Amino acid sequence: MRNDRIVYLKDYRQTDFIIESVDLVFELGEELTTVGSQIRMKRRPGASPDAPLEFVGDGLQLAGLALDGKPLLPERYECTSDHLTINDLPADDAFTLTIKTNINPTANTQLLGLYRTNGVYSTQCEAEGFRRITYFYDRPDVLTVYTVTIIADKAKNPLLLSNGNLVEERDLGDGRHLAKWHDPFRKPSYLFALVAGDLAMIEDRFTTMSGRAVTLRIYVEHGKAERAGYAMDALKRSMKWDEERFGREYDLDIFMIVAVSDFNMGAMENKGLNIFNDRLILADPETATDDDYARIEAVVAHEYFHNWTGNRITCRDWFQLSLKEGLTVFREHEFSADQRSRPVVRVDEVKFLRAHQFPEDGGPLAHPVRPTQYMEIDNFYTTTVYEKGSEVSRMIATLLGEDGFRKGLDLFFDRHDGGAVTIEDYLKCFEDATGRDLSHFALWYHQAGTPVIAARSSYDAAEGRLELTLSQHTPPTPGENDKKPLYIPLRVGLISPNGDDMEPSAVSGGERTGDVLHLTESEQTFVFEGLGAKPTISLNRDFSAPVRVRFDQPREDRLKIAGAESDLVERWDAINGLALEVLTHATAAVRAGRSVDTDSALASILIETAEDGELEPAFRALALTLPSELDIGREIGEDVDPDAIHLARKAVFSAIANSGRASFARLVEELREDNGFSPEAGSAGRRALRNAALAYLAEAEKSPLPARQAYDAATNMTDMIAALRILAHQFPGSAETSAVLADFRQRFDGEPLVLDKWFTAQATVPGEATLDRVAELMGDAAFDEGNPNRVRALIGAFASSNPTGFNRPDGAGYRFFANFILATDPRNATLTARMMTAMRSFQSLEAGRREKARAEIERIAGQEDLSRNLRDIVNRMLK
Ligand code: 0A1
Ligand code: ZN
Repeated sequence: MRNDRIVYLKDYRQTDFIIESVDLVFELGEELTTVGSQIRMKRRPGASPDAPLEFVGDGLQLAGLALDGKPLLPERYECTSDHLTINDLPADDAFTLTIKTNINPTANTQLLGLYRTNGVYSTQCEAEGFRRITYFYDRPDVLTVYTVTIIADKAKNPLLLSNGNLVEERDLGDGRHLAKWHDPFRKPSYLFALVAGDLAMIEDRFTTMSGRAVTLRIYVEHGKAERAGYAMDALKRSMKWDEERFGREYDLDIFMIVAVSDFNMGAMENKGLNIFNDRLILADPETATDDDYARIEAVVAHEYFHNWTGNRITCRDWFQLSLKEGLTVFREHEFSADQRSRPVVRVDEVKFLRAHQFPEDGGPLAHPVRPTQYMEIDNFYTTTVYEKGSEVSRMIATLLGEDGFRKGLDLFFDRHDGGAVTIEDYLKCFEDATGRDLSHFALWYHQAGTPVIAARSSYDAAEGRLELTLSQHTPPTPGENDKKPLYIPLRVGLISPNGDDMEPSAVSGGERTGDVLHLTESEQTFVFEGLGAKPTISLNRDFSAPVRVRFDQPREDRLKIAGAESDLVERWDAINGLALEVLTHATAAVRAGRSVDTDSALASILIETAEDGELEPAFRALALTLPSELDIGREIGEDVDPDAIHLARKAVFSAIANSGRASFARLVEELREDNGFSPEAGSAGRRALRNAALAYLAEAEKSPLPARQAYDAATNMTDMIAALRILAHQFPGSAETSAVLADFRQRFDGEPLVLDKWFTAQATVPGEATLDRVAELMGDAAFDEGNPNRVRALIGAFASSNPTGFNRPDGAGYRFFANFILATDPRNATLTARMMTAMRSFQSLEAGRREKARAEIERIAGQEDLSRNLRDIVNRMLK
């Protein structure tokens, strides 16, 4: 049955009934689980006395229904698999409704609701998964107290977990046992969780700032317990940091994390019982890379931070998703910046935003941070809601200052604790706490698209006066043609000829606080007085606003910023901008059949930066790494030819490798790590720099041997996979490459998370031949099409990160991908819809590829029985 219903923000209204508490009893069976739900409720004061009760379900089978203990007569209710409507309920009195449903966790391949894989029962209820367990008000503004009883076979499921505190544990004498959990905090259904199975556990303790002892437990597959130590450490650091930075303390006696191997997303913040994709918990030096460690730290923190931003205060409706997600990402980013190197963390955020959010905002799936309509909410867990939402909170902090931001957030926690609120409620707290009017600023939540800021400047030497004219323009997005000017805080540095920051005697033309210019109109000229010399202008320091900047700056100024700017984010951006310019020119040359003019200034800057011992290695590695083929394609923006980009990048890479050969050899030698592995950011930075240099060295030597030796000498996964990737990508088909790929496969047999790296390294080898290899790898014993991590590592990586392989001119990549999507959609629609977004920028390809891509998307859209998730995505892509 097709259900293309659209949900609109303007249709929001409260429920007619209030739920006081719910008691759930799960009798777990692999193919038949019964769920008993006793709901104490009453009509909301003011609601119509004859309004029926309307609960939702999804694929449910009703097995019993009673009101105050008496079975309900069929004429009192209507029930389908996705709806339960009950009439003639009491007008004023409280009542208890008892609902029984039967569900099959083993058949649940969607991994939403209650599912059982690898012998473990677990749940995923956000956003609308609870309705796959029982009929309920499955919406975030219905908060209630849950008591959960779990009954299951004791031998197979020694572990029975749910939210809150354990209040009872009992053997039932028939091979089954029972556990009862009570969560004292009112919560919406999307935060409900249950886990049952047989898992290993590590335990630790944390004492909160008010002196309460909290038990911390992480559950993982047997044999993997030693790999949970880093996640535990990250959890304790997160708990401490949230107390120190935001005054937020944990509120239950126990905090549990469970790692599961089949999970659609990264992780989930269920109250007191976070459930994680195991790839974001398990780490040791032999199996996890430095990037894995950093992600684990960030996601453990993110889910923990949700306890206040999301759980204690939740969203009124799903349009407000960024209220919890944007804010929590911002908190996570700040945590990472405090734990690691702030500028390096910030550069990674900028790279991520540009690689994922900007294209979303500039393509057919663009939507505001707070959308006003959706067909399928699962498709709105996007980089716009998350990362752009975080940038919006960051801009509030920039406008109000750290103190003002903290005051506003404190008020938010005070005022709304226990509530389900809106983005307007959030903004109002900052206004009330600081007296600042944020009404214009609020447009960031409501208007989609990435603003483009154009800058021009003129300097009057006689007067010592600089005029900086900034104009802003946001390109149209689907359904939104007329864009209004936004309130944009821009950090602007004026750098003197000797490299210091200059402070003007006066600034006019708009508000300026500290180094932040408040750009509020479509065009504004800021005038800086009293400058002793002509400054070099550094725009958008620290990436203070998520905008594109077009500034036709003299090349010498750009080189100066690239070589000496004190704001490292801007410095990296200038280096990156120079590289992009060289690479786009090189691409144009390849397409025109001209030889590539490799720019020696770029090579010098990269090599000097890489060798600059004053700078931290992680930053030097970032500077040394050329923009990816995808980055170059996005920069070009239209009529993109992936093959030309590939050839151009290769030529530029090779030229840099040749001119820096001696430096790269030295770096590879000097940065050898002899004193054991530490996952700490400083060590990780040295590995990153060494591996970046190694890629150039291998290129300069035109030999797979340096990488082969590095692979053999590697004592950790970061170095091992870096060497393997150099071999697979730069020396495809060489004997060394085949040997290393075979060795890795065999060495990590039985380690699916490690083999994901092996799948991805091969799926992203540039060139036409990779498609056949991907198809072949689907037959590898380690590939499991039911496991989202495997699917993303192989098929997802091929579609999203292999521009030449996926965009083969003959369209075979698209055909293969579309076939896979169609075959997998019935099994797991969240997964297929998310993977499909890999094609969202198809319109920017050159005409031949574009039409072949469109034909495949149209073929998908033409199928009758698509999931609602996938239909939503392909329909919007084709509009
Ligand atoms: N709230 C989680 C993200 C999440 C969303 C949906 C899921 O299942 C479909 C799972 C997780 C977070 O922000 O981490
Ligand atoms: Zn989140």
